[in-house]
Amino acid sequence: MAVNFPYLDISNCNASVKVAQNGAQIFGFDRVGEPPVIWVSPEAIYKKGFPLRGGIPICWPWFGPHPEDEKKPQHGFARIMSWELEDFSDSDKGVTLSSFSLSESEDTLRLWPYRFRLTLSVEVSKALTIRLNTKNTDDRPFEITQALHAYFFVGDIQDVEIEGLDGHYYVDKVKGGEEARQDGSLFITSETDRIYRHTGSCRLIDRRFGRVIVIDKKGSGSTVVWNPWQEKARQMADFPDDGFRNMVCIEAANVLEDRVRLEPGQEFTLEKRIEVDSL
Ligand code: TA6
Repeated sequence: MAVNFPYLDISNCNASVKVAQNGAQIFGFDRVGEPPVIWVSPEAIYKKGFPLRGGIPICWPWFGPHPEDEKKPQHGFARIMSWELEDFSDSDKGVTLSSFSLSESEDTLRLWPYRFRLTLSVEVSKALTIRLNTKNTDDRPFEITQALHAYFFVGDIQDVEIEGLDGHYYVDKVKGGEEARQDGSLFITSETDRIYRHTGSCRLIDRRFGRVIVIDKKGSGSTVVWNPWQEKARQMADFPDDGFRNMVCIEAANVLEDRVRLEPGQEFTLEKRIEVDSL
């Protein structure tokens, strides 16, 4: 890891989690004696002001390219700004709470002309629960799209099944935004980049690791599933050529027509809970 890349290392009897000051990005969730839950690229760039490949980047206040200006950073600016540590508390029952915040600055106002307060709460027990709260501190309403863009570590992508999306409609970005309906479980066998209209949970069944990762969420009407597969992986400088075999992103999001509009003073929380069970 690079020097000058501050992060908080949270550890209790249940698990350990790393949160970078850059982007309040979680880049490790490990449970004692088990393979990592979260994938982090071995070629990730640990540098302030740059997105870190893997972990749980926070995409905010827009998801994907900026709708009007593609020169603005992809997935917004929250993941490349420096956040403040607000609170930290530890219980003897193996639960650790911490929170981080980001508010407007000259840099953010240049990219997005609103005042805001963004808070990420991180709860580490046997499970990892993260809550991203947006408060509109401006005197005008604003709209956001967002995602908790979690990269999960899997034993072998060809042996993975994702349950919970059956019957849900999705926008297929690999097929130019074509709409389709999920039939049964999702198996990843090629490049996948989909936005599901979906509010429920997902179960990531990993037979190699003999475990299931249960992903619950609140405040989210969209679930994004992404795996770049071989060709796209080769095109990314911070992604190993064969890295696609060991990861899949399942993201709690608010995108497309599921945007969040906040009046002055209003707030909204997007929550994601990650739990691991054996098969
Ligand atoms: O969440 C899926 C996605 O929007 C994909 O389209 C893909 O480009 C990915 O995010 C990664 O984006 P990044 O800007 O981190 O390279």
